[in-house]
Amino acid sequence: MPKITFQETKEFLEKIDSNDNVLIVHHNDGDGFASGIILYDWCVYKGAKVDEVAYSSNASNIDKFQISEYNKVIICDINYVRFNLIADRFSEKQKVFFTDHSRIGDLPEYILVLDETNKGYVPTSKTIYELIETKPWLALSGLIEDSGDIYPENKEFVEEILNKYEMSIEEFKEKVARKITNTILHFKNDYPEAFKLIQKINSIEEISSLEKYSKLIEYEMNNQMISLENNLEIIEDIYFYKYTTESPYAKQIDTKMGIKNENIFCVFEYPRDEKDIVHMTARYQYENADLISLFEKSLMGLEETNIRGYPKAVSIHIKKENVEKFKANLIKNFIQH
Ligand SMILES: [Mn+2]
Repeated sequence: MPKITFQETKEFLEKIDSNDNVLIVHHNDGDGFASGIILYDWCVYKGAKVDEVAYSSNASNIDKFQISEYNKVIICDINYVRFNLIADRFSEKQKVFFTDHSRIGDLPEYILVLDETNKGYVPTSKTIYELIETKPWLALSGLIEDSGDIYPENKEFVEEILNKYEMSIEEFKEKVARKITNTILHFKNDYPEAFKLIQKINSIEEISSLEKYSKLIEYEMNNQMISLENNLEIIEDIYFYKYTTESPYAKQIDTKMGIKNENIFCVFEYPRDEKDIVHMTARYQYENADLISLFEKSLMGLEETNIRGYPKAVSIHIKKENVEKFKANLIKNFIQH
């Protein structure tokens, strides 16, 4: 897989023209939609024919497309492991471009890869914005969806865009980013509709057209937060929350609860799956929080676990029979730290 530079990516995009039929495959979250829309606008501007599809791990959306009809394919904000699950649908007869902000491992030989991970934690929508420079409000919303605003490498970018709109980060999250995320969540069974609605927005003022979808999601999330509060157990200053049912908004709810419980260590337990694997996440807004080492220490000696995340937000998978032992370790290690 040839790695290409930022400048070569610019040239690749510049060469798109009216002879091209482009398919954009983007992640199904806020960062992916933002990246996909900015690229889509670019292809339209260059006179190309363009289609888009949201993808996470279910290939059924992709399989609705006659992929060989596209001479160019752009894949953005999709983890390379997930992309490899669908890679056989593409071929070296096409020009296939790939970029993502998590570590990029092996991909098929013919794919052109832009890997900017050496710049730090840079969500894809920021990279795409720097290539194309349109819809800054959308790029910032995408970056916020992936919590890019808490990393110093994005500080300048965040401030520049906030200054443009004369908004604080809180105000921007409330009035812009959240509405975009909620609209995507609302149309989780009809992503093309979400894409169309967000794509046609051309200014920050027009975001209010998403309010009606956003409100419905806010309402549902609030109800789920109330039911979480009813399943709260506090042990040694740690808040343990338990989801009783699967929630499509769990990621957003965890973040909201983390913000609401400022400086409280919050741990969330999700319903177990059919293999009795339990998914747990945690949020801790405390400025010196180091959840990765706290969790690593607490998982020591427990088999078949994996941990992903950042200092203030982690996610783990653990076998059901290890949950109680893990929680005891966590409490002990948290008190000591
Ligand atoms: Mn992303």
